[in-house]
Amino acid sequence: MLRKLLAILSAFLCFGLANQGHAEDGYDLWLRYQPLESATKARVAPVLRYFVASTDRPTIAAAAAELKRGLGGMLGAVPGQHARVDEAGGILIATTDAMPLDVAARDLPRIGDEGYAIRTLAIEGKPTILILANKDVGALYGVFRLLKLLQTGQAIDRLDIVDAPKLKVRVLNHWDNLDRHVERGYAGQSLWDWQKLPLYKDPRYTDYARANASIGINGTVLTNVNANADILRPDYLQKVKALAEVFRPYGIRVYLTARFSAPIELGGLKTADPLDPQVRAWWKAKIDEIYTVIPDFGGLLVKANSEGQPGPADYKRTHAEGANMLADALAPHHGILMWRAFVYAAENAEDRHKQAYTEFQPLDGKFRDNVLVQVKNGAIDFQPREPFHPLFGAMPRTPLMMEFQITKEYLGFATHLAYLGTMWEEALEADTFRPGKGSTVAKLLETPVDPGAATGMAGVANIGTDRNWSGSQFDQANWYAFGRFAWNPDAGADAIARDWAAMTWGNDGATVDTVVRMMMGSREAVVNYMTPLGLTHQMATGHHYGPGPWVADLKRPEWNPVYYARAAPDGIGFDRTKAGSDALSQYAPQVAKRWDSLKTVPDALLLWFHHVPWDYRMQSGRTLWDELVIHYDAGVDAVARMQADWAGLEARVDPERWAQVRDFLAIQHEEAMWWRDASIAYFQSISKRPLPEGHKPPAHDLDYYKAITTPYAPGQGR
Ligand code: GCW
Repeated sequence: MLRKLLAILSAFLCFGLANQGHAEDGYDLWLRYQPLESATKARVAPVLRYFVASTDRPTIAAAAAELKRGLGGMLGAVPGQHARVDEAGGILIATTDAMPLDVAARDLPRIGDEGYAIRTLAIEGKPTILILANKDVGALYGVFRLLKLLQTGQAIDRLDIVDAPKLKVRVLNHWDNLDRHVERGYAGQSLWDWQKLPLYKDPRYTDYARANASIGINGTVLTNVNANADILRPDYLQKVKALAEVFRPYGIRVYLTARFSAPIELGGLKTADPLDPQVRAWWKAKIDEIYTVIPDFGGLLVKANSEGQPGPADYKRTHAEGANMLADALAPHHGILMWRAFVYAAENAEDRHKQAYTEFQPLDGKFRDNVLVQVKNGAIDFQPREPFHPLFGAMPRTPLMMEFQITKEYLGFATHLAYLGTMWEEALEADTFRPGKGSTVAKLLETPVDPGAATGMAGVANIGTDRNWSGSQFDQANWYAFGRFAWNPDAGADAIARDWAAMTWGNDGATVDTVVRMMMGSREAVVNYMTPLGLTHQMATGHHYGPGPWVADLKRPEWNPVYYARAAPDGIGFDRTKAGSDALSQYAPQVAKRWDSLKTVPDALLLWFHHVPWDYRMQSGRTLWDELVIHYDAGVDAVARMQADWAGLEARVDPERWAQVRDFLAIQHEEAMWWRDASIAYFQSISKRPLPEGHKPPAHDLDYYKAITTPYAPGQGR
């Protein structure tokens, strides 16, 4: 049976040359496919010389092309493609529809639509690697997995891997404007060259899709959540269609952001009230139109009634009424609606931490089945450290998806080395205690609220036109890690860093260990030199570049850093206990209790939840003031250690990328000092305490830091 099926497949053979040596600039991301060392090559090459693909459908063709590219690079010769695996053994890429059931039966139910199995077996006595999937995209993911095994130097002689994504919707959110400005983008312009689309499809779109598919990302929201209705115009939809065509073979669907007032702006209606029949009809027609152009369109993402965006509240309607109108129009096409919970209202005096919960929690169960409420990991805004968002676990009848920010708006833009894997892991591992112990955020995300309900994770992309895609070599790791966590929220920050380091920098133990060490400590370093001990949102106004803890003159209280730190002669920190804003009451009692007590709240969240005197005795026995200063310095010292670590890798890493990282670390060190000095100068002007012994005073006085302006810092909102 197997023989017969394989025999009908058409054959062709081709040989080529390995990747030519070239200076590396980061364009290849983690898909560098460098030559394997000769002993490994000798061991694996015989099995990898040939492969068979069970169909030539576009996704399988993409998988075959990637296999040729990857093995070509690693082995120095492009593998031949055979019609029959039994001719020579090799790799067999197959979907279950092309396989006899007895081969497939074991794995079928476990791998679903997007998973795969990879097994070594002997066919006609010849060693074979079988990559098996129910659907073509699973086979593509399987090929990337096999390539990763080789890139990371793992044995391939006894493979028995079964893997499938734990979340269904794994999407990037591009905050890209139609003029190619990227809000909070630090990697050049938007990749989407709307002016040249649809006729010119930049080959880079394909590389973008390859990179995403390699980590299992299956959707991309092309446009900014601060939305422009023009993307819904017919001419723009043709451009979107062109992108969708490039991405389709890679299993990636396109999504768009919907501006809630589009019926007025594009449709000429007088209102965008979601209960108005004309408005509903306009959206229905628009969404039908989108699906005639792009039949596998993923759906829409909406930011409503937040930071000036229009929304249902403009008509005294709820978020659920707004979302459901769009969801109803999407449902016949199996489209989904992602509705963001990032809201805080101008006229609301409630602690900003509490506002999203206050507004959304009562709407639990009121959203249509095809709505996902998209919740940021923390309640404020992608800060270097936040406790998990209290909405997780609090809306058991509503699918919630996670929103992480991959681009480093608040963690030093592109020049600070900060691996976000550890930050996301912290959020995912947090126990919400809802409904009971062990209800981690990861588990809640992975468990559909009803059988068949959607699950998902979104990442605000850090991708642009820079040659290295992400603005820095190390920021590629955050794109990579996002994909891996979206596939499996339990993947582990350390394991992900290891894979990325081996693929990106070189697979020798010393390089990997050093790179991983740098990465794993990097986010805590940023927390320490920017916002230690639970401080938050101390960044300068608008662009958020550099420190601005003294800023107090912005029109809305929660835009001012002083709102968050509340530094005063009596102490520092935001009281969120009952005596204060009582935000703690939004968490499960077990969580609230731990964070409420000064005895049990971790130091890392102390000033997030408590206002404490400068001389408050910390668990270390030191005063809060001393501990604060020590943390700022620890952050700066950690950057110096990264510099030393990196210096040690000079001989092991290609010169162009090595030098860029070295120089970026120098920028980071300078800016870490800036953060440390400016923050200490400001807080000392209030605490009036001397610096602990051995800690040097800021290089300049407070006025010097206050006078620094950076009006052209990149990525600002417009
Ligand atoms: O973090 C803030 C950013 C805004 C952004 C907003 C949001 C797209 O400063 O630029 O707007 O969050 O998430 O909507």
